[in-house]
Amino acid sequence: MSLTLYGFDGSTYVRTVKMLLVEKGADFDQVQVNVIKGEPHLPEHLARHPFGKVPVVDHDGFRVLETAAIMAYLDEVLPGPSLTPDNAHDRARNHMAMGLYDSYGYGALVSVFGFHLFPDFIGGQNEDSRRKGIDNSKRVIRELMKIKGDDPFIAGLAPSFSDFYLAPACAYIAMTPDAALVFAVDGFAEWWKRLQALPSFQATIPQ
Ligand SMILES: N[C@@H](CCC(=O)N[C@@H](CS)C(=O)NCC(=O)O)C(=O)O
Repeated sequence: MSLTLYGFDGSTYVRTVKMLLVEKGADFDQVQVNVIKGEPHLPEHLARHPFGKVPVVDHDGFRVLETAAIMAYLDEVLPGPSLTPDNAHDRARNHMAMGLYDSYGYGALVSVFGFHLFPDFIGGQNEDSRRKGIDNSKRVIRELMKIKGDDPFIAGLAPSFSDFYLAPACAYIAMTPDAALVFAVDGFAEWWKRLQALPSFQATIPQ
């Protein structure tokens, strides 16, 4: 079996996939396609992902693009514990949270942590976009915490894809002076503490 992950450790979506791979105990190779250096837009990566994004996974010659598809595929084909909730209700919560993160969360969170940590990557520091980003990040985190409710994880009693979506971006927000503002959401602190304690979170901290 050969499994290759394309994408560098600094990418939040790559870390999402790596957390799943660690939870699965999978052996894999990684090609560090560096987003900050613009490497996803080089011809060799555009041949893998026509829109110049990471992650991309190659499994025995079968190529999978887009994080949601990669997560579902790897969870199904790799041995190890399932990260897919075992009932329709929790699977819907997982998908809702992933959809909200993809559509409204990632861009907002990047505009906040990018402002402080990777200004060139987001086209320079724009105060207005940072302020909107704080509000929108909070709104999305609030919705995800509502989906979580009183459960320990976003889609129930065990970690699932949606937890691995949100945590890597939160790790970057935590390094910024805006963390207290973005994280001021009911239920977030307990979830964040729980996520940071996961071995898969610890094992995937970018160096
Ligand atoms: N829809 C994609 C989004 C992936 C994505 O946005 N990846 C970022 C890194 S976290 C990226 O490749 N950015 C490169 C660029 O936009 O130049 C997915 O679900 O995998």
